[in-house]
Amino acid sequence: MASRSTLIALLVVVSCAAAASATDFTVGDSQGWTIGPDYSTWASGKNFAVGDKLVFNFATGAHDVVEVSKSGYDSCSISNAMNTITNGPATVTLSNDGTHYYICGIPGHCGQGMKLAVDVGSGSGAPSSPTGAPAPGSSPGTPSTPGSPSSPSTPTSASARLAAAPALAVAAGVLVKLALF
Ligand SMILES: [Cu+2]
Repeated sequence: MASRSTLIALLVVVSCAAAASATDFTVGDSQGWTIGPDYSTWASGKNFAVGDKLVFNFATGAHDVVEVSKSGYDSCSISNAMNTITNGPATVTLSNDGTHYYICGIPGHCGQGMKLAVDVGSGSGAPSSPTGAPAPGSSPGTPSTPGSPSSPSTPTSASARLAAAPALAVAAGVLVKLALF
């Protein structure tokens, strides 16, 4: 019973954490992917991580999304396109780190500002790193009572918590591995 509810609690924690770790960014926010917004302004100050998604909102035929190299971005050229998406709206998953460049391939649109560069970090911003935290086993402030024998009776709740700790560590390890994929 207890182990079952612990497992369910762990699953909830894991699924919540997984959902929170990836972010969907709507390119251009309410304006979408079109002529007008300044996408370098839109991208500035945002932290893109591996696993996040870019949502390009546009009507099919009006625009498209072409992933290009830096030179393609700089020159508004799609001659060396890595990926072209013509159906809108389009969702692009940022599957690796580095800078990703997207432009609109409709003639003239990139020159009118439909170009986006996003800096994708490696996602090293791991939550709650225990660096510097006191070891969980050490119990500070235990009053030493000389003369009286230390009572070895441990409360069951405490031992249950201690038993759950390795499972939590394993779950955290799995999370990290999942995040890396
Ligand atoms: Cu366009």
